Amino acid sequence: MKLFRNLCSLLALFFFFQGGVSIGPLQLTHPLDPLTKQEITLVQTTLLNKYPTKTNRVHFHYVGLDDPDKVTVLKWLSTGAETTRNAFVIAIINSQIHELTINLRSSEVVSDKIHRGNGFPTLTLEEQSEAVKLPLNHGPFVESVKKRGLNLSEVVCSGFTVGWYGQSENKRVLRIECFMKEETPNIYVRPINGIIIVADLEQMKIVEYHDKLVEPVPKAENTEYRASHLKPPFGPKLHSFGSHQPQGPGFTIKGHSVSWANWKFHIGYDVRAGVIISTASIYDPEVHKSRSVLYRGYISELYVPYQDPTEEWYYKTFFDAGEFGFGQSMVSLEPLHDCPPHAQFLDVYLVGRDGSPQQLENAICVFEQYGGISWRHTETAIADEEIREVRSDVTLIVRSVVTVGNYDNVMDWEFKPSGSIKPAISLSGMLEVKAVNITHNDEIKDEQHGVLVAEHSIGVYHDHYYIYHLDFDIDGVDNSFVKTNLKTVEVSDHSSKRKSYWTTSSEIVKTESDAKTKLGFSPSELVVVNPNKKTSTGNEVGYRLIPNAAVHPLLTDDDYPQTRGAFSNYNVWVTPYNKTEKWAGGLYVDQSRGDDTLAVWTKQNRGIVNKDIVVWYVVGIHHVPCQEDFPLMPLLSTGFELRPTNFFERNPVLKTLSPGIVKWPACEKP
Ligand SMILES: *[C@@H]1O[C@H](CO)[C@@H](O)[C@H](O)[C@H]1NC(C)=O
Ligand SMILES: *[C@@H]1O[C@H](CO)[C@@H](O)[C@H](O)[C@H]1NC(C)=O
Ligand SMILES: *[C@@H]1O[C@H](CO)[C@@H](O)[C@H](O)[C@H]1NC(C)=O
Ligand SMILES: [Cu+2]
Repeated sequence: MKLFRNLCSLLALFFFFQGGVSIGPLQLTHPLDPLTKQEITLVQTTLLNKYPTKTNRVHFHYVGLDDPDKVTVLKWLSTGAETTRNAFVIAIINSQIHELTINLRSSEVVSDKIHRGNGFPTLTLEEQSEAVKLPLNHGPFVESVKKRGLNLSEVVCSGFTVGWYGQSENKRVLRIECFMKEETPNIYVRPINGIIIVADLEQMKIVEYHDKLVEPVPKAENTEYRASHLKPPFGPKLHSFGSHQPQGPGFTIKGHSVSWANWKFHIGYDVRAGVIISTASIYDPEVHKSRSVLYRGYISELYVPYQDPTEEWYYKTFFDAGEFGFGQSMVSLEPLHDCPPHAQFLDVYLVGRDGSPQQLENAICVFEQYGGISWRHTETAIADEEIREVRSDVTLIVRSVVTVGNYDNVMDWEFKPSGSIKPAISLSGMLEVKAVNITHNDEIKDEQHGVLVAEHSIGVYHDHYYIYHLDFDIDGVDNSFVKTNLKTVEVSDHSSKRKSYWTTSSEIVKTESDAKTKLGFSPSELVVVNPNKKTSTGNEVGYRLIPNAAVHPLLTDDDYPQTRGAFSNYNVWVTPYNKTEKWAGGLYVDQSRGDDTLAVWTKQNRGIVNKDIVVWYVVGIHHVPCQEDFPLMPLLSTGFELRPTNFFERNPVLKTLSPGIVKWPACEKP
């Protein structure tokens, strides 16, 4: 009996350590590895040698890997031949925007150019936290707070990028809004309304201040979400689950390279993109080798336009990757809750404004989970025989969480032994709430641009458009994009008793213009094929994009935010691979004017047949808030699937056996 008790506690201990464990120093390098702590320091030293801080004001706004050329990465994969190892840096030096390339092997500045076009780089975390403290020492603001009878010590402020609305002025500024933290940590639902504050980020001072209408600050009541501060009764009650892998995890992570089941891929990180999946390939038992699928996949931009055109709100049209840094906004995962007990974690390095590396622990987790049914059949037609075959599935998830202000984005990449990759996005966090002096819908007279989700609280209408950069290399680099339209054929010659049927017509999409696709209007299949590789029956090997419900923007094309976020005009785009075309909203998105977007690049209308091509897919959500989103919304999920289509000769998991049954040590009740 004692033995069993020990076993149980051992097991608990094992979970505890597994939950908190981080992968140690890199054991193996990959040319797409994110910059290491040492490399970031080297970038900092190299740049500050050229521009000593004694005489220069130097702020680092982006530091990341300058992707080595694809040919050299692919050569590395097959032969181990060395690639270049450069860093790309965007720094504001004495108020000028510099783009620098630094050779990490020789510690040399290879190039140093000044950006003179529109738009500004990603904001640093430090300048945001400095700016949001400005109002607290700004006389007129202190007055405004007093006038409202609020306690200044309970005020916190948050920074919001200002967008661009046709003005010719070109200054790095930030709008600031303030909230009450009194009696609740849920600040976003307690805005202090009616105040407009604009801070100049270069001078770090308030340059514009207005106090207009005074609406009451919504109440703190019912806005708390911390379990430790909520009062009983709690519920509904959920029962515990076990999670135990007696054979240990089915995957291995060496450095940033993962191998699991039939998959091999690389997990990268970038302060702007967040997690990057690279060089994903799947083992094909028919040919006894791994075949390439996805060279790189990541979130290129996230566009969130709010739909309240009033003076206080119109500017809220955010680009979370380019303005705030999707990777820079990643947060530590909570072992055992964000990820199951058997997950393994990776840390990442952010880069401070001064260029120093900043470790973010447990930023990415990797774990296996029960994947439901892989395939099944019950054969009922054969008399006297009971045939029932079911295979259960296990899938592998790579997870990170990006928290930009009020919203939490849970970003998953799910891999399946069947060859499918399922990127998924789940939203949680708080609505952005507008304070109004209204407690019931009956009192609403004017358009409120949202839903009254609680007393005095309008959850404002908005959208979320995530655009994925999906650089497919289906069984080789040169691919084509094929649209297969399903169409009705009418039978009018009485050759059939039927009056109609449907069939398909496939079109190899020739150019970027033809590839622009608005989904949801007519049935079609979108497949990336390798026209140079065919199956034994002559089908081109491919992967198809199975989209989620299609979302189309409702803003007019000439509206300023829509010009900047024009990549949301189509659900699918295809471009020829071009190393510089990474950011669908442009390299400089803060106050951009829409002159460097996917919509502009594709005007070149380049050919995309039998070439290295990139698919861009937009996952959109129109968000009409509801009361359940308040005070904090339960996960809202969406996603899509990349699924092999004539890639394998037959069902690739036909011979994959279900995982064995886990026998738990018989635990004694405590
Ligand atoms: C204002 O808030 C501070 C900090 O929470 C608190 O110590 C102080 O008592 C408050 N003052 C008033 C007048 O409520
Ligand atoms: C809010 O509305 C109520 C009733 O309409 C009014 O009495 C009150 O003065 C208003 N409060 C503010 C702060 O405007
Ligand atoms: C790569 O893209 C940029 C931006 O669209 C363009 O200026 C450049 O000509 C492209 N390069 C090639 C080789 O197509
Ligand atoms: Cu939303």
